[in-house]
Amino acid sequence: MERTLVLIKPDGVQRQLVGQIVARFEQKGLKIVAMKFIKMSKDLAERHYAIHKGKSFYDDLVSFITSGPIVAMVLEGRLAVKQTRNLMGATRPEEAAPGSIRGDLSVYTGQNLVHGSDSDENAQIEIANFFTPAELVEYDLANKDWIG
Ligand code: DAT
Ligand code: MG
Repeated sequence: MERTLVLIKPDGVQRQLVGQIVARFEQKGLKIVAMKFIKMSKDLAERHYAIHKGKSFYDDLVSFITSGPIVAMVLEGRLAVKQTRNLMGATRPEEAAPGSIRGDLSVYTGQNLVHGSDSDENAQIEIANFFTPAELVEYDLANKDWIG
C-alpha cells in the first residue's frame, strides 16, 4: 500500500485548522500511520525543501515552515500520493478547486496550509526525513474491508 508525507504548515496550526485538515484525509479513507507535532529545524526544512533550493521563494519557504509548529504525518492507502494531492488542491489557492483544502481554506501561495509528497519516490525520501521506521505504526483499520 502506498504511503505519503503530509505536513500541516504553521498557518494551519495557527489558524486552528488541524482537526479540519486531518478530518478530510480520514474521511477519504486514508490511514494515519504516523503523526507528530514539532517545530522544524532549519536543517530539516532545508532537507525537506532541497528540491526548491535556488528558487526565488526558497528563503521565504524555509523561514515560513520553521516559523511555528507543524503537524507531520504519514498517510497510507491506495494511490495515497495522488489522492492526497487531490484533496490538497493546486499549489496556488486561486487555482485550487473548491472542495479541496487549499481551495476552501486558503488564499495565498506562501500560506497554503498543507504539504504533500508529489511522487512515490519523493514520499519515501520525505517520510525518512521526519520519521524513523519504528515510528511508522503497523495496524489494520476496522473499516478496511469497506474502503478498498
Ligand atoms: P506544492 O506544495 O503544491 O507541492 P511546490 O512543491 O511547487 O508546491 O512548492 C512548495 C511550496 O513553495 C508551495 O506549497 C508554496 C511555495 N511556493 C511555490 N511556488 C511559489 C511561488 N511562485 N511563490 C511563492 N511561494 C511558492
Ligand atoms: Mg511540492
